Amino acid sequence: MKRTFLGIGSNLGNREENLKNAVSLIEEHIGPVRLRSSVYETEPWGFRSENNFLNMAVQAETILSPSGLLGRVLMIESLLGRLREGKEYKSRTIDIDILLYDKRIVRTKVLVVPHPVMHERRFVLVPLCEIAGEMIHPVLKKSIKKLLEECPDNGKVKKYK
Ligand code: PH2
Ligand code: MG
Ligand code: MG
Repeated sequence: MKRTFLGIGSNLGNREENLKNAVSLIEEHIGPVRLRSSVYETEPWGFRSENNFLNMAVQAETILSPSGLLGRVLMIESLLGRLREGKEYKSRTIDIDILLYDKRIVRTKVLVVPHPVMHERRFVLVPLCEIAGEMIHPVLKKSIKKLLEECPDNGKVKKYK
């Protein structure tokens, strides 16, 4: 069994319902969810939108390989109505990002783990810190707590639920 941390976000449709459905589908298709953070309301990062996000992080156990895990993540996103088109950031019903996979470093054409810019985003670090504050980022060699303290991002992240 491997431990993976996933970041989940939604800023379209019924955002709370979308997160809830994502967690259920993660349990069904990826593995048992052992930890879940609070839900945070966050400002869109990197693009303009009227719609704030809800973001959260979970820890799941899985027997899937990193690429198997990515396959399931993409499947769950499409089950929840995620449409992918173009390269820029867009509003979305659901986004699930693989933040960490055990202590592994993965770099393939389609997948980079740890998530390459997670340390630059408060909307990722604040929820992740709640459930993985002491985890060491295997590339940056710092705890999540430390990365949050050092994060220059000042996007608003506020506890929602
Ligand atoms: N996801 C993005 C881009 N910007 N901003 C917030 N607040 N939350 C997100 O989940 C998010 C974002 C790309 O995946
Ligand atoms: Mg994302
Ligand atoms: Mg994504």
